[in-house]
Amino acid sequence: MRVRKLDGMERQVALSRLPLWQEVAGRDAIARKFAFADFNAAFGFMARVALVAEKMDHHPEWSNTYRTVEVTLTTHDAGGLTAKDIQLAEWMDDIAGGRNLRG
Ligand code: H2B
Repeated sequence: MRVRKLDGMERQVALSRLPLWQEVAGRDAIARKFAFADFNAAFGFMARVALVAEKMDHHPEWSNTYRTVEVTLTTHDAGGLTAKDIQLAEWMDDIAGGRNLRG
């Protein structure tokens, strides 16, 4: 099933629930940087997220440097932000835990 891009109001409501995510300049995407105690915790986070992403068939653009993970979410098939990106962002926030506040 093809997902459609969020309209203006849906997008506004969704982003208000994701205060730690930022809109990416110049593209219809959101981004967040996560910072962990060490590489082991960062990679553990990525492993857990990978299982969710695969199950959702929705995959992040991301990179890892030592104990940080930088993530960009967008739906390539739709050419922009969709409910799937919001859902994956919420999963990532949950998996990272409440102590990971700013990255
Ligand atoms: N991930 C993301 N972020 N956007 C997509 O459009 C997308 C994806 N499409 N993962 C999926 C895979 C699609 O290519 C497969 C064929 O379902």
